[in-house]
Amino acid sequence: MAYSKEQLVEMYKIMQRCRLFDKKIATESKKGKLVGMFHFGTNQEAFEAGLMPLIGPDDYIKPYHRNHGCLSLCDMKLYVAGMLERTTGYNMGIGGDYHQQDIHGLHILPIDGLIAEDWLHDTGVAMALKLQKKPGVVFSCNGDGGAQMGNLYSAMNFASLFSLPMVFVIINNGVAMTTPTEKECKCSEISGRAAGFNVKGVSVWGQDPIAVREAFEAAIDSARQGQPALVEVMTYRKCGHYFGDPKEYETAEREARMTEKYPDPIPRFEKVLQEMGVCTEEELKGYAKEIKNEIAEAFEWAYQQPKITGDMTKGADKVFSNTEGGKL
Ligand SMILES: Cc1ncc(C[n+]2csc(CCOP(=O)(O)OP(=O)(O)O)c2C)c(N)n1
Ligand SMILES: [Mg+2]
Repeated sequence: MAYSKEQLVEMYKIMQRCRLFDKKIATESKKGKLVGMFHFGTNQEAFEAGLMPLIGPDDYIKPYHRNHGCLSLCDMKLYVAGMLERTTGYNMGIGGDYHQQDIHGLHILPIDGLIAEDWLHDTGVAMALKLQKKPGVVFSCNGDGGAQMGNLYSAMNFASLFSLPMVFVIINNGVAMTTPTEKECKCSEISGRAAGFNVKGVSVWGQDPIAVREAFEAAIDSARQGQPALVEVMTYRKCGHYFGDPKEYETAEREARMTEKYPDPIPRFEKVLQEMGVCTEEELKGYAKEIKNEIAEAFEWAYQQPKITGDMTKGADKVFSNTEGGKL
């Protein structure tokens, strides 16, 4: 499908927003202004650029821990405030970075601290939509490591059996924490397993936002017709598992091979946009600058916001709460 300039620029901006947001976290952490464990998505940004623009107001998404792309659905200031544990941010600041969620407003479902538990929770949301005859598709995202867990297979079976509006998403970035994918399983592409559940599975090269988007468009069409789908985005985690991880477990040979197979999606897309005559180099620089400023402003604002105190985190109603601080 041919995309408009507006759509192509939106995809580019999403990639830059993810990359620059992670860079800002790195800078602030080095200054000692941020504490906590942050998982970056360096080199995986075409995934967010391909998927996020397709998520409509009726849909639900459960991001994963390496997923600042969900930012494109959020108010940047509230997101940063939530991340910095400020009471005016999402989840009243209780969620931190990992557990940003907004179930009722933005339909961003909670990420379970235990990897792969949420394949099942998210399938339950799809079941609820079906029972309530509500429109919308549920996107459940996890990594290749999360895809080795049995919950995915229970979830796919259930979604298929009940014809749920469900898209399973695997971000296969070649590693799970310190374990290369080839030591996790014998399949180079995990999507083939979907066929065993009559789920429509596909693997897509994850460095091209257009290819990723097309794969998700087909998956969404299928899910809306009651045929659950699975999209495996093939990419490479260029960064460490967490910010500060020296990645000593990666060999130079593998790093070089994977980088060649999965090159940086941002300069690649910049070249594509220029060759297509969609944007000039100047325009692209302008978008990046605009985003950098937006991020800097959001951090400045968030630093001024009141910090949560210990007593604010107590109480069962605080475990899952929406932006208004209400109960589920
Ligand atoms: C059940 C469980 N086991 C282990 C962990 C620790 N852990 C957090 S992220 C992660 C790696 C997950 O790898 P993958 O799903 O491939 O995602 P990636 O980090 O590569 O994006 C692990 C093992 C956890 N959170 N939950
Ligand atoms: Mg992984």
